[in-house]
Amino acid sequence: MKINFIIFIFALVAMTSLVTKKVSSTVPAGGMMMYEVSTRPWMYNLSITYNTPINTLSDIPFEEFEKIKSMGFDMIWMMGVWELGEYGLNYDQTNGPLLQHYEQVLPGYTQADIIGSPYAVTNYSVNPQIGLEQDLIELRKKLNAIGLLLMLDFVPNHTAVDAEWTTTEMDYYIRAPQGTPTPYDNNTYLPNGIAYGSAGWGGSWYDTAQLNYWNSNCVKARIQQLLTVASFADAIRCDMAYLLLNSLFGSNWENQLQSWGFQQPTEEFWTVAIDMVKQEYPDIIFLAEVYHPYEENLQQVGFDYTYDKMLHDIINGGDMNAVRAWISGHSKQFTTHSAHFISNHDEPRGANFFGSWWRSDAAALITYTLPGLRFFWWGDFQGYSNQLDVHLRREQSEPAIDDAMAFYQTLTSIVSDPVFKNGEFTYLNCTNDQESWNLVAYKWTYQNERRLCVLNFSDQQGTGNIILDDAEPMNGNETIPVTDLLSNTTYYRSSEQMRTTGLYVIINSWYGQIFKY
Ligand SMILES: *[C@@H]1O[C@H](CO)[C@@H](O)[C@H](O)[C@H]1NC(C)=O
Ligand SMILES: *[C@@H]1O[C@H](CO)[C@@H](O)[C@H](O)[C@H]1NC(C)=O
Ligand SMILES: *[C@@H]1O[C@H](CO)[C@@H](O)[C@H](O)[C@H]1NC(C)=O
Ligand SMILES: *[C@@H]1O[C@H](CO)[C@@H](O)[C@H](O)[C@H]1NC(C)=O
Ligand SMILES: *[C@@H]1O[C@H](CO)[C@@H](O)[C@H](O)[C@H]1NC(C)=O
Ligand SMILES: *[C@@H]1O[C@H](CO)[C@@H](O)[C@H](O)[C@H]1NC(C)=O
Ligand SMILES: CC(=O)N[C@H]1CO[C@H](CO)[C@@H](O)[C@@H]1O
Ligand SMILES: CC(=O)N[C@H]1CO[C@H](CO)[C@@H](O)[C@@H]1O
Repeated sequence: MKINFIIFIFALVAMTSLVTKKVSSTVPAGGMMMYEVSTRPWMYNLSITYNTPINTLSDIPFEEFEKIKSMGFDMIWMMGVWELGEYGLNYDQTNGPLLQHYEQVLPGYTQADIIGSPYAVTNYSVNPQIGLEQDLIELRKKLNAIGLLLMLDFVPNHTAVDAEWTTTEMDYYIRAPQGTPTPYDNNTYLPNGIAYGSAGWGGSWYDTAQLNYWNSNCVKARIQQLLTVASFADAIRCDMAYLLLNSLFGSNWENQLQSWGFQQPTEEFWTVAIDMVKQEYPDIIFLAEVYHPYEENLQQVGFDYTYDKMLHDIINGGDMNAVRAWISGHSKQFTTHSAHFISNHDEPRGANFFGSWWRSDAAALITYTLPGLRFFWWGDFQGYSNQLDVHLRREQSEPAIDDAMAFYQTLTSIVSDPVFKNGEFTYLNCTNDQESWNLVAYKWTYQNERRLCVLNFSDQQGTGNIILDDAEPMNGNETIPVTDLLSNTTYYRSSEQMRTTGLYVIINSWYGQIFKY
């Protein structure tokens, strides 16, 4: 009886602390801006730009970070700072299909351009090619001092083949079912029977070894590593995070897990791991790389932000009904915790994916005015179309597009206003006639600031009426200025009409208007 009572109190305390933690999430009510750079290629690029060797994180001219901050960014993701091994590098330098791919994306590449995938991590210690632990600690201090948060990687589903554990802790890995005759099938297993990393589709990743998340000792060790990453970072981006969900993990590795007698854990890895990390680092932000339909699952296990790849695909599909449905059909909670991007290191460049830089910019108008994490990628501002391959230190160079750079300068200045970060988002109907089929509209409000976004992702002009019930007379005058911040044009309109029949808008193809009123 007494014991039961104690357990009851204990459970109550545990539940209360869980609830408190969810509420105290540091994610802003509106949105947040994050800029991703691929660290080693960026440092290589800067050495050329500055014509001076940039060998460590401390050598990066600090004005580069100040520029990013001045565009309104809240966070920088320094992708790929952790230690890598010889095995992965050798693989990336010798694998036939990879070499063919390099020749396509970077004709005339040299051996020195192949720097190896940053996702075959051997240990969560700073890659000696970019400095020492102290360089990373100092960098974070300096970033925080100018108001930039630092995001770093955690690669959950595998380690490098030459990580220490593959020899010392073989049971941390998925292994061939007991009794499997040797030699093992080399498409699935290393010579010692440890499985290569795999998502369960698309074949194995031959530079990685697959961890076993149904082994509680492995889970404990991984949480320790996650705590190590947390000690260096304000935010953690978790690679392919959804593959660890018990249901997916169990079906991908069913035979192996059964053969070695592993049972499905009672809790999800992420619930336990994120909870433990947040106890020690309450303000840390977790971002999950995840694909449909697992976004909501990962928000439920504690991720602050989840990739919104669906928005990316739906916009590109060009069906504005689908775009409106995706934006208006989700809870505010879901959208506010989604990470919206035009491109990133895994994706083709925006100009390539969307077909042209202006289509990409029209997509950016929708993508980056929604609530949640506004996730930008190095090189997109320039309107580039050549992708930076994740194994290489440079991409094929091409001229920057001035109009694209001016566009991003304007867009980032618009969405870095507090109204887009702390404000309230409201989806709006755009009505009228057949010609508003191509428009999507919503507004942001914060204190006395209001913004109306009306965006057109199509090759035809769109017109429509949008009712704005909060349009007010200014100094007793019913006629008020309505300024489109994208074109910096001011119109004078009747606030009464805006409240009743609506504001009439004409939006050019592949463009939009963001009104301050
Ligand atoms: C790297 O620098 C060169 C010029 O120094 C530039 O042309 C190139 O586009 C840069 N790459 C990126 C991704 O910014
Ligand atoms: C791995 O990283 C940890 C923490 O950074 C460090 O203490 C440890 O020595 C490293 N282990 C190896 C094998 O390099
Ligand atoms: C597996 O073995 C075959 C035959 O020896 C070889 O051709 C192939 O490259 C090996 N595959 C891997 C992934 O090592
Ligand atoms: C928008 O229109 C739909 C369908 O006509 C309606 O159900 C919905 O309530 C409207 N939403 C707003 C915000 O007016
Ligand atoms: C109201 O504002 C408009 C636009 O600024 C101006 O043209 C008009 O004269 C004003 N009306 C009065 C009564 O002040
Ligand atoms: C917008 O236009 C006004 C004058 O019409 C000008 O004073 C202001 O500097 C312009 N702002 C920008 C960002 O171009
Ligand atoms: C193959 C594998 O290891 N599964 C995933 C783990 O992470 C990589 C990227 O680092 C994903 O691309 C894989 O699909
Ligand atoms: C300002 C802007 O991006 N305008 C674009 C609108 O769409 C046309 C194509 O229909 C582009 O040529 C413009 O650059």
